[in-house]
Amino acid sequence: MITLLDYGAGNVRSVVNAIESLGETVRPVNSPEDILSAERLVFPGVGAFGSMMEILEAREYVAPLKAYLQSSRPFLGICLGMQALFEESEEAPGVPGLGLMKGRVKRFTIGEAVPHIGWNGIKARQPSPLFNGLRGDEKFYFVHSYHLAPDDPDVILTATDYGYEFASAVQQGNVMGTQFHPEKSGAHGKRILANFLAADTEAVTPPRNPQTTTLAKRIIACLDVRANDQGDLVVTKGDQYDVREEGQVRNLGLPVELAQRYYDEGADEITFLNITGFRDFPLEDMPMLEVLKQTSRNVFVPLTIGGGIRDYTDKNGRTYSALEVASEYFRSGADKVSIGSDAVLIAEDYLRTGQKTGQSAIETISHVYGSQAVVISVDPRRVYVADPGDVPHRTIETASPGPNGERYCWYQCTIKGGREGRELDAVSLAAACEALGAGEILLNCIDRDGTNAGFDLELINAVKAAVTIPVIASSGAGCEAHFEEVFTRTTAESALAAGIFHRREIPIGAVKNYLQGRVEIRP
Ligand code: 1PR
Repeated sequence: MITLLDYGAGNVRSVVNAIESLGETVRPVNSPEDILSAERLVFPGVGAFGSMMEILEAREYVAPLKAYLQSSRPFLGICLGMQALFEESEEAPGVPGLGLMKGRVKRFTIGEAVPHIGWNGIKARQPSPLFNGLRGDEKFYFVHSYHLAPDDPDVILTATDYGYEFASAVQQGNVMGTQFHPEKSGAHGKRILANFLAADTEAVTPPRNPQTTTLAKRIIACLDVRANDQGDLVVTKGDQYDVREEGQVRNLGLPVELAQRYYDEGADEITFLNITGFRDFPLEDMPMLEVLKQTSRNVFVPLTIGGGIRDYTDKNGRTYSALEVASEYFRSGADKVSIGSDAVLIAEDYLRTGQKTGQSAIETISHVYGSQAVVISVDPRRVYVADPGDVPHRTIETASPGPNGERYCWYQCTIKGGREGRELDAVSLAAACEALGAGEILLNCIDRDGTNAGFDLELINAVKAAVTIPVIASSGAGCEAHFEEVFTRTTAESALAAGIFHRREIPIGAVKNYLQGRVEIRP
């Protein structure tokens, strides 16, 4: 029996699912006594250090946790659950951690994008039961802006490089913690969990130990989901956002089945976009929540969900906040939420007033769940101009001139799935959303969507130059070489595709085989 400490701030469902898939039963902590009586405790943490410690204090969990940690019974902290073992964090100055290990948690100070999101390697620093069955050169899924700086090097279990070397796992007796998410790291992550669950596993040193580790470029499969005219939830795919063919919504398969296929084929992440979320309210759209619940039972890579994340008042006058909508998605198995239309309206307000209200969907969700959980999905369309002075927007000089030979263009933000253009450019939107607390940009491009003509490199470079958070390049992938192109001619951290995967034109494995040796990937 595994006891799981859930303080309600994120996706513990995936940890439960991963443990249950290994044949174990999970008992959630409901009272301080449950911690004291645990035989094996798993503490997955997501969100922010300050709010985590506040909740642990309010529930009177801090003293029993400290007692448990002193008892030499097995403990596995994941991400923030590991950071909690230390004395304090720069994320919440003055808020004490559990203090079992000396040292603090620091924000990354590097030239690379922060958060550190994606699959990176580990360098073993001591033998551990967690390493049984691993070669040592596997990659695991990280998502964090803060990292450990332990005073005592002897507690470091693994180190990882991102800008510089940081401690990515710790071990002191039976107390272990990983910065990466084993529950989101596919088969190798499940192996680590299985090793923790098994009693009396021998401590081993993995046979391989990389000198350096490198963050992989991620390949993301995207499933645009909506109800078809018969009312069934299907994966669809548009050409420049038009998903109808001969009047019917294109049906490319069932969401749960396709997600499973992409996981099996090696997708590094899966994104679901509820493309009619701008008009349907997701909390009334239970099938979408069900899709997440079912998918997260068997798919152990990160899941992002977008569509309809905004404040909403239903026909009975009940108001739901965007935070409540997002929370429901997280409880159903999502790791990140993606905000589309509402992000444009939020950014417009922010740019007009210069004020952060603290009330927007971006701010409220990132405050509770951390910025890494908030993706902004951008749906821009090219608008050509003869002279940059003609418009008050950020323009670029383009190598593909417009229909009248225009040498400049700007990328107009749209809302409601491309139906309404706004007086805001995608570069300004991305920068504003980063300032408000977003952790990643999903950069679509209506002109390229479904065309197989390759990613819009000019758009990606323009947005990358304006933000420090990771960017997912999206729209237009038509062959393996397009992925190499986007990773070598831009600094995008990941690339997303839909049509070529759905139509089985190019499987994810073929993309990865092609990239092997050319671009760092997770094999
Ligand atoms: O505005 O917060 O409710 O979110 C709605 C979400 O649904 C947004 O993220 C928006 O991008 C998405 N969306 C709305 N309408 C459509 C549509 O296609 N009619 N799909 C749509 C967006 C674009 C990509 C696509 C890539 C790759 N889909 O995600 O998967 O372009 O395609 P490709 O590889 O086939 O070229 P809100």
